[in-house]
Amino acid sequence: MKQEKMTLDEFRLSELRLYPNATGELSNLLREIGLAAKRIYSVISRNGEPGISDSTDMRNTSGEIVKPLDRYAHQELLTVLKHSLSCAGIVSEEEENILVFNNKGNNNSRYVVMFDPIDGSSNCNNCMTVGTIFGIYRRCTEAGTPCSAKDFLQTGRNLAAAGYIIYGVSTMMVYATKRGVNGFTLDPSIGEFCLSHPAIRCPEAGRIYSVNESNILNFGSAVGQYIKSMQQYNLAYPGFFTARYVGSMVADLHRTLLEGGIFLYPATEDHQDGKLRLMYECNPFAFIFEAAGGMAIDGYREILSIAPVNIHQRTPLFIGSRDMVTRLSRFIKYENRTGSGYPPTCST
Ligand code: P6P
Repeated sequence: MKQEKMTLDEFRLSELRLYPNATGELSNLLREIGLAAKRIYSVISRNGEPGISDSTDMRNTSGEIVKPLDRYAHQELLTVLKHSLSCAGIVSEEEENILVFNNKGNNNSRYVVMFDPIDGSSNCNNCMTVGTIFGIYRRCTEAGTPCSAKDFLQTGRNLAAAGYIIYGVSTMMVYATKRGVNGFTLDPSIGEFCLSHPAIRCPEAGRIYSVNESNILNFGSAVGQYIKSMQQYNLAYPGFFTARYVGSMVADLHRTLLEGGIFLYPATEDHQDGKLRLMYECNPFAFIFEAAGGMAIDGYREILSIAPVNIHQRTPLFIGSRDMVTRLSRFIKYENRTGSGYPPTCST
């Protein structure tokens, strides 16, 4: 009889057996996030229905126009996490402030969750891939009391788990714990996420760079020189490097995680601190990539070491194959030392 693929729940149970003292709260949270993702998937997959992606007159903390889909996804995640009794509170891109689930059951929870309910929702209108991004922290305040900002303003290195759901040609949930990164593809015929990508590793070297090149004159010389060095290498070795940019972070980073490469979102004139959010976009992906052997920096520091001061703060992001990110950081260090951005012996 064909071995059925392991479902997310079965996988979590197999992991739980390795930790006899585990309470199962983290597994519960992942199951609930998976449930919300299935409901979000069912709406997105009917995206052609009138009204789902129309813009509202509201704007979120990123100043982006809020779509009903953003609010729907936010509400779905909020509801399942509150009812899970394994989450003391949340931070969402769609809410200015922390949402504390201040009741006896949730106050006894050991975790808090941060998420971007739908990243890149503007792409929905063109049937492009979008995603949900989440990070799960253990509380650092005492269980039994309401959670507070202190529970959320932790460095990414403290994450207990982080992941994303990609709504694309297929819908996948990828999450990481310190034990590694695993991917689960939704099988709509049984309504379950099934293990399809066990023990994901990010290729150490890559040949794809992913950046919005319209801003390249804005990036500062080190990043510009780094990109130019790959274009020059292509003159000698045509097609060695290539560029791919979807404009949807989850799509670009999912490809980078599986195929290797580097994704760059530097600071620009109109986003002097970078555009992407540290707490619920960059930290979760940095956690995932490091768990898969990749690397993530803001140009000077590891993303996971940044001490956050604001739940919605932004950061520049350079993330992907360890070799490519390391090479970029050599360009940046050289520029800082010499004022120009092209290190002498910088073989690709
Ligand atoms: P730009 C989508 O709006 C998003 O937040 C990310 O998903 C994506 O990587 C980035 O912005 C794209 O930004 O400036 O290139 O359009």
